[in-house]
Amino acid sequence: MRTATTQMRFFQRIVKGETMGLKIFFDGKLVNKEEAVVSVFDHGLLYGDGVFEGIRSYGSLVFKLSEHIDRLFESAHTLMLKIPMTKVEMSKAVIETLQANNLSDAYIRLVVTRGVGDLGLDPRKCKVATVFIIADKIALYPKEYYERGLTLATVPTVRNHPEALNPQLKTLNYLNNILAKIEATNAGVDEAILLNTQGYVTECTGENIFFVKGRALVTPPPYVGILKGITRDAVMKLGAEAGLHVREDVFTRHDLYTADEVFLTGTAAEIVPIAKIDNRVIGEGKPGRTTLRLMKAFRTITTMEGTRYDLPAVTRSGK
Ligand code: PXG
Repeated sequence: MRTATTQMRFFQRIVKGETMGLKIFFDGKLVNKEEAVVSVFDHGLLYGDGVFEGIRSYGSLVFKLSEHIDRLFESAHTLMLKIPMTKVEMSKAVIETLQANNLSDAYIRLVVTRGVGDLGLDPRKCKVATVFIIADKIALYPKEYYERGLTLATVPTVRNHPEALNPQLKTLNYLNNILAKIEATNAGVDEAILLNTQGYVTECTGENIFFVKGRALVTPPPYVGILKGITRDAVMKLGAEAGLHVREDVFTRHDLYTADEVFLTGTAAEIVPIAKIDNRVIGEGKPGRTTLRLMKAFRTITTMEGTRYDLPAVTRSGK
């Protein structure tokens, strides 16, 4: 009886992945997750001074790896944060982390902080940036989200003004987005829409937004204050290939309320349909034809495109 219970617990832990110690790439080498610890003097923690990326791999293919690495280095460049690795070394480190954890389908979090300094905010006191990469199993959004569509609400928190903290920089300072997420939760909806100071639609807390009206596929331009999403870019291309008139344009909540379809894009969420915004039903209140078509096309490119890597435990026949 006891043995059976112990065995069951053991299997439950295997299922949860707890028995396999996660390996983290931390300052140049792979270490056990218990050893991957950051100093309380790290300015990433004290000031949110750092940059990050969220990347995905599908069937041993890293999707848009060079685009993510380029965006990371661009964000760091504007912050005058020197990454102590080249882009090639960073890409290799991502692959090594996936291999060390034997992950074919993964979510990868790449973080570079300003590093250890003193208690003042002066970044010159931080001599070396801290770099770490976590590769873990992807926690997928519930299937119902994609079948019923999400509910959204516009929230009081305004998206960061580009001249204050440009949303094009993917920094560790996400409080603008976190406040918006709290407001969405308080309003009883799944996700927030942030407007800019002029009242134009920008994006959600971790996803870009699109609407479909007739044959037009519209998404806000970067200057309204958005992160230039890598999924956004891929979906704009897929839309054009599908014969849609794709354009970047400023628009208001009214344009969303009266759209045929609305969907969000992001690395984790991929393409997620929207059913309701501020209590207005969008289109038919369920995932629309164009959204479903783009979701299918997106799924296809994730299985075909990307940086391939081998896994130690997998047979090499697919090489
Ligand atoms: N806008 C913002 C503000 C983001 O943080 C996107 C758009 C989509 O970009 P990509 O390149 O992934 O298509 C992001 C994505 C999450 C989460 O939990 C998402 C992001 C960062 C942190 C968490 O969904 N970034």
